[in-house]
Amino acid sequence: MDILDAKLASETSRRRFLSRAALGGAGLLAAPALAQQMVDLRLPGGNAERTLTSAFPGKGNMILQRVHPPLLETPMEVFDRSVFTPNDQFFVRWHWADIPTSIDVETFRLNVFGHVNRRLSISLAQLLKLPRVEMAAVNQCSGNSRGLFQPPVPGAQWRHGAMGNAKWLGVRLRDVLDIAGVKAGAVQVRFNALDQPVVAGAPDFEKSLDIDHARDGEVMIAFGMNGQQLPLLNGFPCRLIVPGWYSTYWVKMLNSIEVLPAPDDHYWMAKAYRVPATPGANVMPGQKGFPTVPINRMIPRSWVTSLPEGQQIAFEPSIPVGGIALGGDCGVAKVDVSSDGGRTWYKTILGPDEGTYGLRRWDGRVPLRRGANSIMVRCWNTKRVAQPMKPIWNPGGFMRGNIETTNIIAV
Ligand SMILES: Nc1nc2c(c(=O)[nH]1)N[C@H]1C(S)=C(S)[C@@H](COP(=O)(O)O)O[C@H]1N2
Ligand SMILES: [Mo]
Repeated sequence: MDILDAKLASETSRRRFLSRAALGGAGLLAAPALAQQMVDLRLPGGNAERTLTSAFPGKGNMILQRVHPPLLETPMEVFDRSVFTPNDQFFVRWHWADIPTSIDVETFRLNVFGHVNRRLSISLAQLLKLPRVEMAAVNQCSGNSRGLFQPPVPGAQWRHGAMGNAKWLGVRLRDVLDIAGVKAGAVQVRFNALDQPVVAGAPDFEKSLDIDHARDGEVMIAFGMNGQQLPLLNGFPCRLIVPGWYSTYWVKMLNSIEVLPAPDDHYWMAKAYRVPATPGANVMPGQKGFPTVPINRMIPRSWVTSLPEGQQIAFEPSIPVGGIALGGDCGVAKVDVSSDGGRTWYKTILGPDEGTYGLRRWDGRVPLRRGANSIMVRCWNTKRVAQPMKPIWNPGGFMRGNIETTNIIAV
């Protein structure tokens, strides 16, 4: 039953494995030894050829966006196999390259301090003893699909694979905060981790949530992912899960929880990961001087996964088509699909509901024409928000959510 307790006992071997990977140079610090294959990422603006690599510790085949610090994208076909993204193909994103390559599970402590009655220094053994919760939730980078922004914007040129869905096992952040005893007048909670900037004076990666959000009973400290411990690159030994919110808040290798009596004015809240305070975070390309807010709740999205972009298929009067959908900050209500560029829409059947914040499978059938067919898919969430036709633009390349098109050719 308690896989994680058992796993913890065998941590010594894990530690050795990780340090060997680091020493061997095949992992975090050196260029991946083998570029097995190239993959065409089909981004506008060209230069979309990427290396597929499996040279990172705990990771299978991934699209290599950057080595140092690692940025690894999940190949789209992974999402066609299951709504749960396997740990070894779950995307990876870090801001700074000074990432511990091993964690001592005996001495690791999660510190809770600041505007609390009691400072805590929680060991992993203690954390594992708190009441547990498990929840499916999509971890999606704020800049997922940024590579499709037109005109292009700087930043990691992700296609759609800077996201993943897992069953997260852990404890409620609220329970931990209650043990510390939050003092009256608390405003936000700031989360910091074991990774460090490599450049002196650069801002350490840390993020904050409003106190009521932190205490909503849904935000979790997770140590389990799809029934296993977290891969090191996804935040071993524990990370924050903020269901329905973009993953910039999902702090990995979490070791510091600070309750603040005033809003966090540090770099990563005050300056970075901010979006225009406009409907849909949309501004005119090149527009400047607009008010911004910290990026927050996700919006509905959906993708075709049964057919890759550009696929040639044998003509048939109609074909099955399927994929995945995400409600955003609530569940998926319905998904429609079109094969004529959005003029005619067909209903799809939704797969099992694995949890409000998780991915949902959809399957349908569309007519085909000979030649080019634009397959489009549109999700409505349970708050009745539907994906818009028109892409948004903002300088950060954040919050893409428009209806996506998969072009196929029937011959
Ligand atoms: N400690 C730490 N946590 C972090 C980050 C980071 O740089 N350091 N990046 C955040 C961002 S922007 C993303 S997209 C997610 C990526 O999570 P993953 O690597 O598990 O997919 O981690 C978040 N948590
Ligand atoms: Mo991100």
